[in-house]
Amino acid sequence: MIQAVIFDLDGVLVTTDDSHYEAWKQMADEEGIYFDRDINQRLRGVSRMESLEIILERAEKAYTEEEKTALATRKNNYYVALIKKLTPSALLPGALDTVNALKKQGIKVAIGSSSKNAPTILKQVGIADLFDAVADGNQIKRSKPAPDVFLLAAELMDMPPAVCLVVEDADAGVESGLNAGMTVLAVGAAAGNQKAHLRADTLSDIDLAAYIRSQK
Ligand code: B16
Ligand code: MG
Repeated sequence: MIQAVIFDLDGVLVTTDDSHYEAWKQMADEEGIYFDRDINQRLRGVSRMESLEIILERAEKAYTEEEKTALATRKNNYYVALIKKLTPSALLPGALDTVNALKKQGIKVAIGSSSKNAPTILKQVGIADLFDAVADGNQIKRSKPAPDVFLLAAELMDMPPAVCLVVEDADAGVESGLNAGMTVLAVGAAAGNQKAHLRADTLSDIDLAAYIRSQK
């Protein structure tokens, strides 16, 4: 029986994936590193430094650890400038309705995001106070597909993993939810992931609250 839902943030509740692309693209162009939207797909749900390693696969020179930190910081500065402009219009279809419907029927709700910018994003789009718990990239060492961020979210809600359902848009995140022993709903870019228990194009294409009621 599902008693709690843990939402990934980028690509599930908000449309920040494009801002990630633009910020990485600006940094990569400045460095003369080839980067496109296909490579960007591989960065979904993956931490900042791991994302950089994927981008550097196409670099023509080797970077020192210090230089890598500087590149990641530069990208993050571009990204933060973009997300500071976010408004509630960045919420994805069905996101707010789903969270509110779940809360109304007594289901706990949490965030489980790899992003260290999650608190800023939640504030910008006006949903920071909606959640019972927020677990993000600031609090974990191992990012998705490790189960850590979702296990932390469950712990913060005082819920065993078996009663939690994860909503994810990244294959790495689907893997993470499964590794945590949770039920997984794959949406957006991961909607075709056959390992997930449930699939939907967007949160407005599935009545998650009704699904959970039907499982009782
Ligand atoms: P930051 P999620 C993830 O967020 C993004 O999908 C991924 O593209 C990004 O690299 C990662 O956060 C780290 O973000 O640089 O802001 O710490 O999908 O897990 O909510
Ligand atoms: Mg995501």
